[in-house]
Amino acid sequence: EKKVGVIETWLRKHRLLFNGATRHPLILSIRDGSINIASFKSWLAQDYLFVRAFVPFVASVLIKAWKESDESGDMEVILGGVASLEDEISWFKREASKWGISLSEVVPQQANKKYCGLLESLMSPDVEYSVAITAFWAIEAVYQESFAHCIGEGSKTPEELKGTCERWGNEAFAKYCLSLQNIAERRLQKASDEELKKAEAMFLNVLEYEVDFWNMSRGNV
Ligand code: HMH
Repeated sequence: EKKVGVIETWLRKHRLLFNGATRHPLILSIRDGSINIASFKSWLAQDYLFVRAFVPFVASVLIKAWKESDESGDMEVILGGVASLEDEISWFKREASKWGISLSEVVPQQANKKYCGLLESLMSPDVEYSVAITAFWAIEAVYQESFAHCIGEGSKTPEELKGTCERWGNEAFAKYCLSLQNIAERRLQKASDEELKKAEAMFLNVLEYEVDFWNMSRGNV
């Protein structure tokens, strides 16, 4: 018989909060085609800044994985994540130019600054690997679940937004998120009760910040 994992338990316990982050009105409006394009453009511009701050965070998780060096292959998965962020940044630049957004003029909004501040605090060597990898998984999983919903059965996502949804909603990205979940789960299995508490609180933190991030673009409706 298989023991229910730590992350699975959290997902059950915090289902409503998780759904709040992955079925946000902005995502639902992409899926049903009612999205205001100004909201989409505002999200795109803000997310470009977020992803730039996400790179050093992921690099810091890579350093933590290396320090743990237990031959479990964590480093390879995280290194792949770093590498694909280069492509992602290029994609943001192409996409922004398609929509007539000048990325050099984008000013980070409050919720974005707050979220980037959380990433920066997680880069500290004092933050345990289990906590940092939990945050990393949760951040990616929210986007995967959100955008996969926009290309699923019965979606009316506008043609010009499908590329964006595919970027995080595709099968390879789903697998990548599962790899991150497996790494996090293995670490959580070995963690102390205190670490587990911190990691669960961080999971909830990420969900809250993701909702605030989506909410930024709703101000544009
Ligand atoms: C706000 N959360 C936010 N932006 C992203 N690009 C991701 C998660 C996924 O990388």
